[in-house]
Amino acid sequence: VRALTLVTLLDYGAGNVCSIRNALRHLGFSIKDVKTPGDILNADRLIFTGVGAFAPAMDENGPGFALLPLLNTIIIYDIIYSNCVFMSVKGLGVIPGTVGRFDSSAGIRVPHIGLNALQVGKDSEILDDVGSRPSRQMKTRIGFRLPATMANLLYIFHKKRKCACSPIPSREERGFLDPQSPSKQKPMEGKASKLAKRVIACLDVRTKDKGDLVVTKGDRYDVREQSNENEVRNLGKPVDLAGQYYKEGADEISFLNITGFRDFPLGDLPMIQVLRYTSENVFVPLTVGGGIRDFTDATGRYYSSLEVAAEYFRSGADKISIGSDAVYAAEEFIKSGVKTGKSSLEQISRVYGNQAVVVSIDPRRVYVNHPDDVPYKVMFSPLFSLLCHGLNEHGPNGEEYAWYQCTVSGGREGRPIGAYELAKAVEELGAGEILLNCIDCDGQGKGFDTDLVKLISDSVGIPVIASSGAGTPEHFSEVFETTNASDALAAGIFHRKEVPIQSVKEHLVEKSIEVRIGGG
Ligand code: 1PR
Repeated sequence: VRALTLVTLLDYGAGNVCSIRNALRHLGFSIKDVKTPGDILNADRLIFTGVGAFAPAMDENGPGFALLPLLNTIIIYDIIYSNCVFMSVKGLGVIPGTVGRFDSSAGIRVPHIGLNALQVGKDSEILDDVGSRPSRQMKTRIGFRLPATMANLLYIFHKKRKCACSPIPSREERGFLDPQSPSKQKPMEGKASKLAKRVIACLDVRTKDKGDLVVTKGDRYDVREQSNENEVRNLGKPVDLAGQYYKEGADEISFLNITGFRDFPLGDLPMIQVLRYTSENVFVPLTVGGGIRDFTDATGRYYSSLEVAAEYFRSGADKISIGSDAVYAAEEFIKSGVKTGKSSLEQISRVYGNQAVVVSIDPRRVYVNHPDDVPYKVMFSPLFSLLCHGLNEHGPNGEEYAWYQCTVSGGREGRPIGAYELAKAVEELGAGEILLNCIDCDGQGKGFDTDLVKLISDSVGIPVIASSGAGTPEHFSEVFETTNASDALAAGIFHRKEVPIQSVKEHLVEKSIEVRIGGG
């Protein structure tokens, strides 16, 4: 018989409440939503989510403002489950001290959302409930240093069994939720670790010609079969495949609505449904992209990009990914030198935190005769690695130089900006991560474009996801060993069942590259 089956949940309008709700249901708990302060006072266990950007959430017009007095009630009665809501700006002002961001000199790329083995000191009891080492992996948001007072407070709360320390509950936090939980193993001490490299499964989703939503896969972004019917390639159902990849050990699932640039996502409700159903059973970070921009529909109703993003977050996304609109924003920023604060990228990262905003880049290699031919970062072709994965060392007319041109609308239109320039600009505008595709390598199975990945991952401090071209487990170790990529993403090899995610992870472990082991 469970000692505790009811958990009280405070939804103050920010943070990923959908994830919490789904995880609690998955663990078999009932949820009582806070409606009055009394609900808080009477709670045995109260949960409220962390939020990456505290200031906008608590702004007078923000979602949490009206609930501020409730949050103070929580502090007074010290029934607390959260470790993010205090971070940044003034916060609730209850705990003295400042919270600082790790800088890149700390040797890690932040923000980082992912499952990592946690380090605990010999005498630390903070993770006592968490159990054995393989399960001591939590979905954590790393990027902030806690002030000592805050860390102490968490510890004191924990000693009183009032606090657990992960922003997103998973089965590891059962100890907090259910004190009778049998999981009372003392955690083992691990060796010092860096942030784990992550393996991401990507699902390019679009409507088939006959109307249903399918996972498709391009060959250099061409998703149509080379048959008479020229149909969109159909590699499976998005919710099923996402669930399967979660079980097989994917560290993150990315959904890209590849026709989002022309179909407005809030009109394309199946994508929202996909996200909702997926997030019920998948507990690694979910990213969704495609069509995130301001939009006016056929009836003249205007939707801001923030509304689109909000709908995705409400439906279970941990991060949103912006493609075309980030290119326009970066072009504008480079031209004017001014951050207007109005682009989708700036607005969403300001409100939800930059850990929630990925910029997806779709570059294509363009050859030139001379480095001065274009005002972009140009690379000398013969220096492209010998493992250049089937790309010609020289251009079709013997050109010895090349640059990586950014595209919009799923590769259909080349823009006057290079991947290098774009990456630096979007980092300044608030991107928390870069999803670096490569049109030339997409679907070729000959390996990532390590020259491109190195160029970009060396030029920014935020995490870079290497994407496009994976064909074997060796391609993953190669990109991690030769570049500063934090993550590697693949699609085709997983969809066609050519290489299981587990084989990729096993290979990385053999190569002493730290990854999370185990699946959902
Ligand atoms: O511009 O904000 O609407 O976003 C559109 C999003 O859709 C962008 O992230 C863009 O990358 C993506 N997209 C648009 N068209 C395509 C296409 O394939 N025709 N897919 C597309 C991008 C690339 C990766 C792919 C990797 C790995 N697909 O997602 O999964 O290349 O593939 P592989 O391992 O099989 O080589 P917006």
